[in-house]
Amino acid sequence: MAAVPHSIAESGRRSSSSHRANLSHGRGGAGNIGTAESDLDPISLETPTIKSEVYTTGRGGSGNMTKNNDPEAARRAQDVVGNPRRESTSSSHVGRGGAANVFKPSADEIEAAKRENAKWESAIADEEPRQKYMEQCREGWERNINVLLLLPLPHPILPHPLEQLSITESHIARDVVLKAYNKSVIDFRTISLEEPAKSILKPFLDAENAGTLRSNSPRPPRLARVAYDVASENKVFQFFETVVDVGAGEIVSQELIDSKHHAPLTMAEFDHLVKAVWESQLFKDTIAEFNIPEGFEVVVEPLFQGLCFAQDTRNGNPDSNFYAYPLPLIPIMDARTRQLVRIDRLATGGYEDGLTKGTNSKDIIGQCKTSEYVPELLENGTRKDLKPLNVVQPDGPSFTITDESLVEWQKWRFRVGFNFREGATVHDVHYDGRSVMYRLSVSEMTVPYADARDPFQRKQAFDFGDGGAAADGSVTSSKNVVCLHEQDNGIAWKHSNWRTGRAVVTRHRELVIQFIITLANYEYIFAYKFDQAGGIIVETRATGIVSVVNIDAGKTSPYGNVVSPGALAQNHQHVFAVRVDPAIDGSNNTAIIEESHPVPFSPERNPAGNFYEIIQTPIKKSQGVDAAPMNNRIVRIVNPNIRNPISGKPVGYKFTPPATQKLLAQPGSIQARRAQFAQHHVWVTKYKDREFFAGGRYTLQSQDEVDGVSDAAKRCDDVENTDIVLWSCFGLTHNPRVEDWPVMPADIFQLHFKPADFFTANPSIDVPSNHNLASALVNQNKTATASSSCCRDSAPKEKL
Ligand SMILES: [Cu+2]
Repeated sequence: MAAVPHSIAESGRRSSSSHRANLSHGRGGAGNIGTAESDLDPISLETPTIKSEVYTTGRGGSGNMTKNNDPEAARRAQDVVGNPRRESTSSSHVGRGGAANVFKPSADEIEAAKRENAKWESAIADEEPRQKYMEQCREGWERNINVLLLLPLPHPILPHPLEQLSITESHIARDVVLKAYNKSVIDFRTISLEEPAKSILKPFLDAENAGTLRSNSPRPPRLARVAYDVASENKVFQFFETVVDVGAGEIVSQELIDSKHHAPLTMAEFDHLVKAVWESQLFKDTIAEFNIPEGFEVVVEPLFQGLCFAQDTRNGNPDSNFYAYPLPLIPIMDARTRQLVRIDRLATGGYEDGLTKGTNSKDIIGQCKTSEYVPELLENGTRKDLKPLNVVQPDGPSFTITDESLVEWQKWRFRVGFNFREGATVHDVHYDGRSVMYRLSVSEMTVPYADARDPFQRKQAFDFGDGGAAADGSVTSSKNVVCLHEQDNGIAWKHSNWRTGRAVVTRHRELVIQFIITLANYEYIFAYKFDQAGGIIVETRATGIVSVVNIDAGKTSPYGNVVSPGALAQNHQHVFAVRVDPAIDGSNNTAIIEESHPVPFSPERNPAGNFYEIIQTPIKKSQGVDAAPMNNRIVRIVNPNIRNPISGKPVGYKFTPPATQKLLAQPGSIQARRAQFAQHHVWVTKYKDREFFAGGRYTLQSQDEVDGVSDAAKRCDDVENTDIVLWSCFGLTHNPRVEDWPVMPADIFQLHFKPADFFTANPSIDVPSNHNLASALVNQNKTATASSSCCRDSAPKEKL
């Protein structure tokens, strides 16, 4: 990470009792607040030369260290003044958008970038760590339970190809890249597991599932995708992605990313804006225009737009909700120089003001009101009438985890992966030994805002592509990023025999794989839920704090709803894209659109008028399709080569495309161009390696969706009885309610995949209907309310 001027580094944890408006730096919050006066000292802004023998070239971690042979060069490498962006012959965008963030590289810079690119050649890194790693793999064969051993020669058994990269493997990948660049300065962004090509991985998984793996079976290579920036001596800055074979210690592919794309943000880049704001006289002068009351401090929140707020520090609680006091400012930073270039002013008017700006009073937060959510700051405290509700599993959970990735639960068996872009992913899903899906993931989500006033046309997050599950460039181990648990979801199935009175009933138990993404004000909770009847649910929950902007006292707006005095929550949409790579009893599948239609009266077909017909239309070419609830449109994913012995129809799974509103932004608008995936509810494409991202690989400050699902569909591939991918796009048009404030109750959405003629009967018919001995009727031993219990005496013989 670039060096931080000493004075700022020292003030990093300073809190202030100053009567003036203060500024936030670091990641925001009261702990990062301080006065700014000392930071303008020219000496403190000069980066000192590095005195140590080694220095870091990346974002920390011992692996990013290089020898300090030339302190001046080291300082240049570390300097906060950024590097020109990558090779480009046209204008390039840097920073967080806006005309001020466009620059055109010189001819020299372009030539230098090309030379730098040509310099790359495959390299073998230092052998010692890799040899040690391979030795560990050799030892690993003894405890690898998925392999039938053939003695006497156990050769190195690499970790399972879907198991997360270990820190050792990440370091090997990093070293290979460092070695390839010799003396260049490299800023690592991410190192993540590269899933092997399907043509390699699938035969391995098939053998694993068939129990035919041997110790000498070929194992797919362990691959790491390394994303990094290279700053060459003349400060041309290039963004690369390289795939490294960790076991071989070799680079297997190398890609210079086109300069029109931007890498996802890292946490360090968030800090650049906050620091630039902190150092800016322009920002101080602008803030000084407002009468910010004593005890309030300014917070800058860097995301896709750098929003500013004021925090009431008088209660001394760092979790006091600063979103209640929005300021009408968005600072714009040049990402190359990391300096503020301007501050956009935001309109604060209502219906009567149209697009006009500048209607606000100097007392900018006078009309706002404290809105706390942390329990200790609630005016009336928390409610007192809740009694404990304990969920216990005295014998432990019913699932097992092997290799840190293989999950087995009931008749389900699958792998769980995790990457910085998509969060948790699910692979190689089998039920009772039968293949259901090859891969399931949450691919993208966009959140466009509908405020017509400049610059909100650019307020549009891509919550996976822009930042995803948080990358910060250093290699660390994060615990508990995916949560697995079983939960009870009421009754699964039940029947009472009216003649005998006997009821047979089973509980609906689900296995939940959950992960959470927090993006500044918002949080998203995602879950894959597996049930005992062969069903899979992908669930999204939107919660957190709605994005608000300042609104003048007493006004209302067409662009949102006033959720707290002075705080306008802008209307917006959340459009999710779930990627489904099905494998219904094998890879060759077909998507069929099935609708139920009324049939006109006719003596031959519908004499009494009660008949309706099912119309099935197989999708033959890759394309986008929409939901049609009036026709009960569903999508069947079938294997046309295998028939269900009962129905005689192809085995399959089905889902109903949720009939949610598609993107509302005008076709041709920047929001619509960037999110082509949101133009249809369902896309069917032909499988292609690495085609994971509905909104394209690079969404940050994109102008168009590039290589997303829309482009994939345009290939017009044959998609019948072949390896296909389905993309389900759905979401919510979120016109905020007052009840969404200060933290919105989770808005829950579920996408259901159900077996449809896949099994020969209800697969959960064998779930036991045991009486839970730990359950007790309310007040069972008391007379007061027991008599009024709905369960009293009327409980079925086989109780829940
Ligand atoms: Cu929302």
